[in-house]
Amino acid sequence: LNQHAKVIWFTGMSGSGKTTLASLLEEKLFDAGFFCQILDGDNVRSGINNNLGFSEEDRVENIRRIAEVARLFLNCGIIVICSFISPTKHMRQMAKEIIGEDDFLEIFVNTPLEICEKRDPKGLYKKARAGEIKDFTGITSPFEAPENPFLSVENAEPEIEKTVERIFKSVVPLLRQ
Ligand code: GGZ
Repeated sequence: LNQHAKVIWFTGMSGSGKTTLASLLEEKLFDAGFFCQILDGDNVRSGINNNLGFSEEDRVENIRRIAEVARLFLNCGIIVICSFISPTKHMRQMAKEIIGEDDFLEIFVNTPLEICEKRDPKGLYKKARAGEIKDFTGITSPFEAPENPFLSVENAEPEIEKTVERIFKSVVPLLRQ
């Protein structure tokens, strides 16, 4: 593989646009000849982490395993795009330590809670407000914004193509060797 592997780690609340950005970025990187693996709730929480819920403890374990898996891919030269709320500094710090500081590119999808809640694509915020889901990030469970992310994108949706382009341009120089 003619690439410098990195872990591109998206953090942000439910409905912030992480998954959409991750898959558009993956497409763009693939078209540019890079080889990537996406890790997100769909392929991790349904499989390897299907015994974990959303307590603080389970989230820590979720992120720990994800970071370990990301490191395995990284070690064989594959770019990993991770898309997880990873709500606390402690969780992201742990992921960074497992993966290695130099290979961990944190991207904060900084979509305000009001917008995430308005979008509510799966109706989860509504359920959380109604008390049907406990420990819901932004409502009854904390989200700590990163202080020094590699990149911060404000609200993904309105100009998603431009946002993806910006992320692409920032990461590509680091992936070429
Ligand atoms: C937050 C929850 C919860 C609770 C279910 N809190 O928008 P989604 O649906 O598709 O993405 C969210 C996903 C979050 O899983 P992560 O593995 O990224 O979380 S963490 O990094 O904090 O471990 C949401 C859904 O799961 N979901 N219950 N209580 N999000």
